[in-house]
Amino acid sequence: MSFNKDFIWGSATSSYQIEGAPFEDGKGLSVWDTFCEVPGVIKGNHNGNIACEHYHRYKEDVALMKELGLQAYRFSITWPRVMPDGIGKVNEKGLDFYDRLVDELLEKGITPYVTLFHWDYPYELYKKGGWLNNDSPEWFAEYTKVVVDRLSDRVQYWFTQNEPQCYINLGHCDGTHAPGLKLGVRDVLQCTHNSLLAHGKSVATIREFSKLKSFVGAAPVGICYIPKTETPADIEAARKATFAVNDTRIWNSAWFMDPMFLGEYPEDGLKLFEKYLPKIGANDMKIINQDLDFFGCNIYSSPYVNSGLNGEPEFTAQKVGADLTANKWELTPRGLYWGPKFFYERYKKPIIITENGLSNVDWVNLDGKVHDPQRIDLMHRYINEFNRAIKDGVDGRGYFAWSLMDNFEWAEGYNERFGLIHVDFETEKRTIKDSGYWFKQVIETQGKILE
Ligand code: GCO
Repeated sequence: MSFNKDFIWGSATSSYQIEGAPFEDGKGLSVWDTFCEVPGVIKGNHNGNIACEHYHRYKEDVALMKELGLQAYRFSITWPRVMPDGIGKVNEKGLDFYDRLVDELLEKGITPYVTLFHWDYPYELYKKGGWLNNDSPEWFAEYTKVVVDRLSDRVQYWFTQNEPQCYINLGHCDGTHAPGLKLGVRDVLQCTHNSLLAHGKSVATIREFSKLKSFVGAAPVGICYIPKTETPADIEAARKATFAVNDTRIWNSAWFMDPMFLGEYPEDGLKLFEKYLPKIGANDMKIINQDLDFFGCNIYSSPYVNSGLNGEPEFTAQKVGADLTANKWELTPRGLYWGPKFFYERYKKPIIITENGLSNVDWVNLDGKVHDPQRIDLMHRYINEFNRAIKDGVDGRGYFAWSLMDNFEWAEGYNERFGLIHVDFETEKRTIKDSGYWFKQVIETQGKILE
């Protein structure tokens, strides 16, 4: 196993999915607080009002991270907890929570990796147009400065946004995530452009005001395609499929990643969206394309392609009886080889796996333990593939398991358990699953037990 001593092992969560306390200590509403009130949009009409009560139980949770031997913890900050209206007034009590959390992590020897935005957008700013408002990049930069001023004397690792493809498309195009909009292509592209500008301004703000040397990345969702066979033709077809922009729902990775990492929108997308493009200011692409230290890959299940007519990607139908996780995502470990490889070769930035894991049918057994061999097997297979990519020259820097603990899985509510730690949502009792103890051994041996 070639994970060197600097390779970082951690686990990840996001604020809305675990914190609870949506109305406490001066916090403002987020679009997820209001979206969950709409009957029928979330399975079981669940919401994040309680979640894992992490806002009150963070000390217990950091102690569990320590027990798991985590070297790092990736978490997000609730923007409206820090700035109830999104801009202007700062809620010191909200900031104090993250202050305490960072201190608790550092005291336990766990490095904080902070995601500034993981979908819980301030409702007050949504009422002003949200990402559609061309002031939204400035709003995000103002929020970034408030957080950096308070935490950057201890926090050095930052992600600006988590999966812009998700919150733009699911929240503004499909309408299945907050704020539940179904905008036309022109408006979705405007939201995307403003979100990318916000990313760039946020990076610049971190670089300018951080009290310590900062390491900044983005965590776009890396939908990568896997070659059905590892022949040159299938590999080229998979690379092509991974970076093609051919979907007016703009799910395609390159439409978000190329501006961030290359400073330009991809040609095929500019053609596809020709009639709908937002006004792109002379300086916009330069603002978006700030220098970044790493590329965060959230990778779970990846589709297969093979080389079809004239080498064009042909989507390979899922095999009958494919190995599926509890939420029916296919087990595709080679995605953690090809995704990092394709993204590293295109963007030439060190790769951190910022999310990987599975939803599994977990419960506390009669022996009081949670036996989850499927999670151990899946993580083992995926980590092996990431290791293979590193051996083949990818500069792999870290792996964050999604998730630290079972939590609110967006439109699925609490029906999907992704955690290394089981949460009883009636009693909030935490139980470390077998996979958590296994992951501890992986960390302690820097992956050696996987050989
Ligand atoms: C995402 C989000 C996480 C999800 C996880 C499981 O990638 O969609 O970052 O918040 O909970 O990926 O779906």
